[in-house]
This record gives sequence, C-alpha cells and structure tokens, in this order.
Amino acid sequence: MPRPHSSSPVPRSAPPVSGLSIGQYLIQRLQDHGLRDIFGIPGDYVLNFYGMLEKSPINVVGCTREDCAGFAADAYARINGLGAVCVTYCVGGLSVCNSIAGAYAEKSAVVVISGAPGLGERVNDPLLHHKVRDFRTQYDVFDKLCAAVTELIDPMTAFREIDRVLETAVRRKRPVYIEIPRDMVSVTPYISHTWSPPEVASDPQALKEAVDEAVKWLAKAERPVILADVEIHRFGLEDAVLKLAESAKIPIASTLLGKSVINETHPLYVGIYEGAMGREEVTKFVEESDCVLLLGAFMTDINLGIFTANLDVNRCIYVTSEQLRLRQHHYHGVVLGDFIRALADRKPKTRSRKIPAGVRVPKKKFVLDAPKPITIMRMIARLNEQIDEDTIVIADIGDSLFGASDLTIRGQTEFLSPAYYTSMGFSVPAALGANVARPDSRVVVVCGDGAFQMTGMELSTIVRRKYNPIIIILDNKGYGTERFLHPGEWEYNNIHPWRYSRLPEVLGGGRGYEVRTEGEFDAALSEAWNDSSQMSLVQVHIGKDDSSQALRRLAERLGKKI
Ligand SMILES: Cc1ncc(C[n+]2csc(CCOP(=O)(O)OP(=O)(O)O)c2C)c(N)n1
Ligand SMILES: [Mg+2]
Repeated sequence: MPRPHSSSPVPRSAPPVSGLSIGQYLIQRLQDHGLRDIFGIPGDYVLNFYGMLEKSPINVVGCTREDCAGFAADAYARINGLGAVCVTYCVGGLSVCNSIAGAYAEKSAVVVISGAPGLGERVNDPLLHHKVRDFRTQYDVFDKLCAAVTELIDPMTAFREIDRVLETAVRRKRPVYIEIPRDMVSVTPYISHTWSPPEVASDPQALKEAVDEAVKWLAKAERPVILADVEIHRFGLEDAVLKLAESAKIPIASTLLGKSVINETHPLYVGIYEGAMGREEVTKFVEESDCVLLLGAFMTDINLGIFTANLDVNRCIYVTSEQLRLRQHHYHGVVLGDFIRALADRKPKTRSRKIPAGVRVPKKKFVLDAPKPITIMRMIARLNEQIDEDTIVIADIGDSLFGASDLTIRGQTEFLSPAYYTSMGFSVPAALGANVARPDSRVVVVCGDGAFQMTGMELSTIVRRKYNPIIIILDNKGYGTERFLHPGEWEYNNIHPWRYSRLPEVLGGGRGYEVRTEGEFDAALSEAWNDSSQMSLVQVHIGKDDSSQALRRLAERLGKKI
C-alpha cells in the first residue's frame, strides 16, 4: 500500500526565521522533516522543552521506559522516515543506548533529544544529580552510537547545528543526537537564519557511465536476479525497484532484514535469500545467477546465512547509499535512488528468467486439525491466511523471527524486525511506534516469552492510547533459540512462566486468550481479528522442543561456531 515516507517531499527551503527560541526552532525543523509524533519520558533537565513540545502540534507519546521509547521511535522511523525520542539527562539518555545502537546498525533515522544541566549550573563542576563522570559523558557515549551529535551551547550556531544534525539523519538514515542544556531551550538567538537543505545530487557523468555499464551487462546476462535489501525500505525506493524489475522482468529475492520490500504475492518475487540458512531452492536460484543486482544490501552474517552465501563479486552489481560497484569497477558520487531510477528508465533488455516450480514457497491451503497441539510452523501457517495488505507484522528475535519469515507479506515495508542487530524486546514497543505512525493499519506482533518479559509492559501505553494490535506470545517457557543453539538441559534458558493472558486485567484494557491447540488458536485469532476495539493478547503454549525449520537450519550453522 502506498504510504508517506521520509523521502516524501521536504520543503527545499524555508523563509528566514527570527524571533524563535532554540527549542522552538528545533520543533519547527522536526516538523519540516515530516515528524508528527515523539516518544519519551520527561525529567527535570528536559521539562521546559517538554512544555514547548506539548504546546506544539507534535504529539508527545509518553512511554514506560526509555529503551521502549527508543524502539518505538525506531519503528516509527522505519515507517515514517524519521522518528524521535526525547529524554532526560543520563538516567534517561543512557537507558536508550541499546535501542539507538540498533537504529544505527539497521539504518533507522532516529533523533535523540536529551535535556542536560544548564550551562550556568556547571560552574565549579558541581555534583549535580544524574551526572556520571563529567558533563560530557552522555554526549561522548552518543558520539559512538550516532552519525552526528551536537550540544546546543552557543546561540550563534544552534540553528545551524540543528540543521546539520537533522539533515544527517535524513540523508544517512542513521540516528543522531541533540543535547540541550536546560538554560538554552528558551534562548532566542538574534540572528536571521535561512534553512535550505543541501541538494544531494549524483555526479551526472558517473551516473551515466554506471548505468551504461549495467545496461550492457544485463543485455548479456542469462540469469539475472535482484536481491533487494533494507536500504530500499529506508530510502522509500520500493516502487523504483519494482519498476526496474517489472520493466526488465527480473525476478526479485529479498533478505531477512529487507523482507516486505515487495508484495510477496508478486509473480516476480522469489523468496528470502539467506545462504545456506535459507530454503535451498532460493539459495540456488540466486547463487546460479550471472548478474546479481544487490540493491541497498547489507552484507551481514544473518543476511548471508552466517557467511555461507556464495556471491562472487564478479557476478554482482552492488549498490548502496555508500558505494556503487559493478564487478571491480567502483563509481563515486552516485546516489542509490538515482541509479535505480535511471536504470529502470532505460528499460534494460535482459533474458527473462523463469522461476522454476518449487523456488517460491508452494501455496498450500491451511487445513485445520483442531485438537492437535499447536506448533510454531502451524501457527504461522494459520496467521498467513489472516493477514492482508493492511497488516504490519512485527517479529521479535527468536523463533518469532525465523517462523514469521515464512509469512507472505502483501504490503511494502510491512514486516519489521531487528533482524541484524537482533535485540530482544523490540516488538511490543515497536508496535506502539507502528500504531502511532500508521493508526489505520492492523499491527500483529509475534514475540517470544523471553522477549516479552523484557519490554512487554509497554502494552500499558498501547492500552492507554486505545490501539488494537494483536500480540501473539510464543510461550515455550524460556529461551528456545538458545536451547537449539546449545543443546543440553541448561537451567539458564528457563524463565519464570507468566500468565500472560491475564495481563489485560492488570492493564485495565485489552482481551487475553490462552491457547494450546490448533482449534483454540484458530478461534482466538478469528475473534481477535474481528475485535478492532481493543488490544488482543494471545498466549500460545508450544512445546519446548518445537521450532521452525529456519531455526533448525540456523542451529546447524551457528551451533558449530559456539
Ligand atoms: C537484548 C538481548 N539479550 C539477549 C539476547 C540473546 N538471545 C538471543 S535469542 C534469545 C532467546 C529468546 O527467547 P524468547 O524471546 O523466549 O524466544 P524463543 O527463542 O523462545 O523463540 C536470547 C536470550 C538477545 N538477542 N538480545
Ligand atoms: Mg521462548
């Protein structure tokens, strides 16, 4: 389904500002970059900025924990193009580090805004509450986690600094950090400032030569394939990739991190490529290619099936926001989107490659075996019947992700998971972020019991705001993935069993279901689906020795390394 994205037009310039305070200017520019909502928790060092936010058109979404606010902002950014989290100094900021590290690793444009002690309070280096080693500790930490950082300590440069840092987030799709000492928020710099974002344009000669070379290569290729990955989502290039694939009839595979880059019922869609970890037929189809267009791809261990992928650079056109390489020819100064669009516009001729039977996951109707104990694979198969083009699926780390990778996603960028950084606890807060970004979509979360125990109480905000996601908890009484990676009876993989389905009572909203069989799951899912008035929480009991096929393949590969 088409939707707004960060790549949606940002005004090319804005009238000069004068009379705005530093805090007001930041709020204005966030809106200019398409931000409508912000996540976080206030504290005394950021209260006056919170006051400004609350009076502004930006919707402030209070969360239960800062790391959850970070995950929510990350999911929001993946859908909207830019997200933001606003926290207090150190106790809040340092708690959001893991989420921001994930946003960096997986290229999500999250702006971290943190309050800080006022400059006037820092004279003689007093021991102010929340300070760690010195007043720069938090800034230094975020310097390591972000693509750009700034502290707004000088009224003469504050506006320029805000512009620089926000533009870095939007251009590089990485998190950035803005620290505002509390006595600077209301300072009004008496300067006239005009904002005009720098044009990011390709070097026309390099672009032309690169496209010429690609066109020539494709004309000779016998077995071309596109492998589209995460940057296609981040830069909103799904339609451009589709146009390229359709114009030249090139089949498209995706990676786990890039899943849902194309409607997965599309006739050109091949499946998920993960080297030896993925389905053998897809691996073979991609690796037999004599021209692999790797578009926006991240060569991570998970994407490459723990480095079992067999992709020879001499058979690859490798294009990302950071580099463009055709075999061993490197082109500089070419923007990812410009290359894909220019190549599609040339309507390259190439051999149209048939997708042999058996490569795509064969479509099988789900036939219910009501009394049978439910398994992960059968649960996913039933869920697959239910989801539609308006469903956003969010998978947490664990067998939730491996199982959910078999779902057929109908819309674009409607599968969210931290499939590279793999931090547990992403999914429930991410559901909040997705609901805020796209209130009209139905959000389905698939989450392990271990991951749920980390951040699941963010359901509180979901209930409070009356969203209606369906949260499916795979309850295998512990860290199932680790049981597979390191076989044996290890006590450290067991967790305390919660009565998850009772949580709606504690939270004062939502409805809980507890299921053990296929029939019970089927009934609970149907009921939850039809009940759009509230959050639904489905606790699914599964056997300790149950797993998806993908997890078994992963255990085989990774287990050897452990
Ligand atoms: C924040 C975090 N801590 C620890 C890990 C290591 N880890 C990877 S999978 C896993 C177990 C996940 O358990 P659960 O959420 O119940 O899912 P399951 O494997 O049972 O499907 C752990 C502990 C991690 N990826 N992220
Ligand atoms: Mg588990």
